[in-house]
Amino acid sequence: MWAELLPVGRSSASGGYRRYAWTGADADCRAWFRQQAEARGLAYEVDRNGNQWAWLGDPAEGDAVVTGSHLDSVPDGGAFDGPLGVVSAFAALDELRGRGARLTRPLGIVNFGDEEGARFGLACVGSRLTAGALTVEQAHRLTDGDGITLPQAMEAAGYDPDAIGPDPERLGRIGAFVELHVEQGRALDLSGDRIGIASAIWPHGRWRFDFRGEANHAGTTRLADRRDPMLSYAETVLAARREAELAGAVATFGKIGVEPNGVNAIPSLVRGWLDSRAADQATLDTVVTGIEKAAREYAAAHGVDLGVERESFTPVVEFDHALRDELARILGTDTELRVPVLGTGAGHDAGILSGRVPTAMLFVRNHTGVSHSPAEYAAEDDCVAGVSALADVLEGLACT
Ligand code: HGY
Ligand code: MN
Ligand code: MN
Repeated sequence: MWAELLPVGRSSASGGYRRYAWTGADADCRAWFRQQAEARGLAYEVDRNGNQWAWLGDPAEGDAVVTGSHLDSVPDGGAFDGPLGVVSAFAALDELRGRGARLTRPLGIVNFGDEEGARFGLACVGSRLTAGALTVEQAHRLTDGDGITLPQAMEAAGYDPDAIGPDPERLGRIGAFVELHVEQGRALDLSGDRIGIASAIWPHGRWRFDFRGEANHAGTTRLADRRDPMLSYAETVLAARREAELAGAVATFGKIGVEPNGVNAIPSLVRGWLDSRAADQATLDTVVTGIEKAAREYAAAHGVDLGVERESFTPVVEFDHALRDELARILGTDTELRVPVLGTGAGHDAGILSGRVPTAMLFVRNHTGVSHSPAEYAAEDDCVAGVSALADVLEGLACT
């Protein structure tokens, strides 16, 4: 499976993946998923929000066990964030069949669309729509960097944007969702374990800061006469670092747009996107409020106007305790495996679904912890341990 998937959407310049929602690379990933489903004789379907599903057994019976993840990527992402969960899902199903396990519940594999939000700026669009955590009106207003709206992009990819919306009936058929994911930190490397179980996802969000000043000539405008938004933006980046350090949180300006974006012009607009996350809501509020306050002071000092807009927010997610304990019990019977329970600062579709569906996550060790980068890596024997842990979990939950 990896051999087929690895070239899809890979940039030869960076070695990273550029699999953005509703692009050609995304279509190739989706074709791969469909082919994997059909090659295994699974019933294949695409839901109203463009998420792909493959079924063994009839989901209409209800109380289904579902596993899977996403295939899209951040700009120049790694090979594992997302695809490891989908590849492992198909591999675990193969293993279950090899074991001769007999299903007592329908078993589904899912590929959620647009998890990373790389193109339209909002993460987990497929699962948010399905869970009703994003309205159709909000989704229809999403626009990419080239001014193409989500409906236009969906239509160009052959999907019906007017069909999107909440899917409570589909979610109501799911009794448990288990997402396997490469770890995006070093907790397992440090503890010396191959596999972990998720406890919680930190609350996190994205904020857009628009610093508006005045375009002018870089050579002839006296420093004292400038209204340069780049200065207040730069100071705000430093403030974000400071606030995050003080609070034990994280804050990142990882994306920026500059207008007119000329070497010899003072910018008229600097637009920076803040991603911030913390272990609890109060801490996150303190950090973001502190950054915004600093930004307003810097903007005022430079005669710059500031607009701040929260583009997305995901509250803290505590994964279902009963399901988490059940996973620990199933995996705990393997005396070779110690399975620590860990929290994460990374967002996932599993986090969006939790609250509506009992949800759990398995993490696979990533020795360097690097993610959202071409250097992201998980060793083959750890990935194999992940498949076998997932197969054990699916067998424990859905088989006799
Ligand atoms: O950004 C995130 O946390 C995730 O990988 N979508
Ligand atoms: Mn990611
Ligand atoms: Mn992911």
